[in-house]
Amino acid sequence: MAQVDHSKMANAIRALAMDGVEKAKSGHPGLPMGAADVATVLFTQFLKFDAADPKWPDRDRFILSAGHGSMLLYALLYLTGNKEMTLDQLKNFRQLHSKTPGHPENFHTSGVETTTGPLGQGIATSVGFALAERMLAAEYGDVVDHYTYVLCSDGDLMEGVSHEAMALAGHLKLSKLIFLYDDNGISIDGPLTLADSVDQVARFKAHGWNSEHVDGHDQSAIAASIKRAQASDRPSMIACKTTIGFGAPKKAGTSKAHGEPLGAEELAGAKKALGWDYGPFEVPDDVLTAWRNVGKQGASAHADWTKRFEALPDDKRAEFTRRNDHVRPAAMEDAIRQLKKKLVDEPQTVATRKASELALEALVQVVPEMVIGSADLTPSNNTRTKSAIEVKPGDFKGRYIHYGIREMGMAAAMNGIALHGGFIPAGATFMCFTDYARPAMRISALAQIPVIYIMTHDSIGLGEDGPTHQPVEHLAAMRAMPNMRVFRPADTVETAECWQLAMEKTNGPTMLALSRQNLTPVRTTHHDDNLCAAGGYELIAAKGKAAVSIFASGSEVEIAVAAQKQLADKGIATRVVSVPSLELLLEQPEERQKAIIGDAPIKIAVEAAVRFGWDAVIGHDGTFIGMKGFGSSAPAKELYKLFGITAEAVVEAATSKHNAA
Ligand SMILES: Cc1ncc(C[n+]2csc(CCOP(=O)(O)OP(=O)(O)O)c2C)c(N)n1
Ligand SMILES: [Mg+2]
Repeated sequence: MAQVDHSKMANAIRALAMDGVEKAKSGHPGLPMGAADVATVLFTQFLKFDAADPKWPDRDRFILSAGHGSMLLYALLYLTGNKEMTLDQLKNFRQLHSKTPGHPENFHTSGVETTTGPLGQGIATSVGFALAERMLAAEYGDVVDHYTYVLCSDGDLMEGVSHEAMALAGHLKLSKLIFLYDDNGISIDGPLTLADSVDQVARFKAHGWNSEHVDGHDQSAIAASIKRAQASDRPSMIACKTTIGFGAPKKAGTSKAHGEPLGAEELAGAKKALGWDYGPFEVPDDVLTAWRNVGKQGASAHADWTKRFEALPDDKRAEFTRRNDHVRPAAMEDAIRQLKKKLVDEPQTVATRKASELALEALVQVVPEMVIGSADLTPSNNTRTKSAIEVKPGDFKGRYIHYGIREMGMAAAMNGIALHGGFIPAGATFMCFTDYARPAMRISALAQIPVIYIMTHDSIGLGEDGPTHQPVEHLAAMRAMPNMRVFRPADTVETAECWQLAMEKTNGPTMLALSRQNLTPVRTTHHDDNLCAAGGYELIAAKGKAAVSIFASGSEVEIAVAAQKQLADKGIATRVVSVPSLELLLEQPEERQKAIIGDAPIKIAVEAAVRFGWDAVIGHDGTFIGMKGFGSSAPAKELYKLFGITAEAVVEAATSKHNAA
């Protein structure tokens, strides 16, 4: 068969994007039309993939960071023959139950590597993909050897997180990371000159990247540029000068092409200008066949890879598959159980950040795929284990990452590391700075990515650093995020249990809220079972029928325990429920929840944070002892007194309610 002209192949992407957006009556035709040539070069000449197996572990990753251009990705998946991406899916773009949502969702659509849409997230996530590739290659040799390609837009590069991502990738010399920047000079409000005058090529160079300009509609020039990028010892950015809405007679090159259907007349004009003489969603046989052949091109590379993979020793192969499938090692549970026994036998009054370090020391012995790091707070977060080796520029044997002071960059990179497969990323900062990481944490939760957030300094208990560093609303905010599991353990044993639960949650992220200050052990007898697994459990039973239930999490559990003793001495039957995870408790089946919460007439919750969320346990008429506003700068003990978060306050509240009853 005669070779199909590659500009015609690019036009197939343009036409499908125009038709998809037109039929949906919403969407973004401009990017797919502008970037079609770039994508065609990448997919036909460079991208290593096998459409028959979108999960092939050694495929090149293609990340559409500018997620609004989703029709570009969906068109490519259809054209190259992804089984799930049928023509009907393109016709159902943005409709309920389709595989073609407004922005790409990895957990929903086969062939989509990560969830994008919030500008900047895709590029920052790609750094994790590229890093995971190198780290895995350091362990498994030539069965891991692929590129990470990213198509990004002006918006991606204007977002602040781009700085964090570029700086980290440039520093680490992630030479197999290649950005194709859709340099169209247009965003929603109009020409970029309205708000931006950055020299992006110079900016990338300053971050240690290889970067250059290219005509984004000159396919051979683009190919030459990608070849140079592949040969570089640094990550590469290619600024591809394109025309947004390429082909549209009136709207091309303007913001009118960005985010709305072209309209019948403009669409017809565009097809005419492109020489595309076909009806809606129609791709002529020769063009479709050419694209389908592209989807099969990688089959031989895939077969070669399978041979290399099968040549690995049995145990190594099994471990690769286990790690890739996010199956946790069998030895993990026992390691935690042993640790718990030891911690009960030899109780330690330490901060839960220190308890977390103890858990990590146990875990890294049995879970080789852990990749731990911190956003420049290693000594405060207690994340570095004794055996830790650092990841260094161009040297990826290590498993400890200094992410730098880049909270969102760290969180997004961890998303990429987990999505790539082969690793469990855990990263740390002060809990107050979840605000800086939050957009990426939300992607972890939405996109069901198993990332572990180690958030220390979890309350006014951090003391002297003051209210800028003292979280008060962050627990509630994180608990409100769907599929974000939040644990706030009370002592060393609970911390070990919460770590186990974090490791076992493979369909989403976990945040561990850990104290800076030392905490008295509250778990004094050993249980083989993980008591934290239901989110809450009765730590101390009442003598007789309980008049008072005190609920508390983390550092306030010891306050609840002290209050319980004082109340019991006064003859007021009181129980204590430890609540390491409020939202997990509220997810329990009703009967179980009722049994844990109990029916004591007086319910009191103690937590050094705002009340928001606790009413579900204590009711509107329950007593909440915690924070009503921001904290203050002083030693922790004084702050607890100042804000009235004390055993005496609990006793006082319980007694007055008891007497009034
Ligand atoms: C974090 C974030 N802020 C705002 C938006 C809304 N938004 C979508 S696309 C876009 C900018 C469009 O410009 P560009 O990225 O250059 O894309 P192009 O118009 O060239 O396709 C904006 C502001 C978003 N998706 N994410
Ligand atoms: Mg643009």
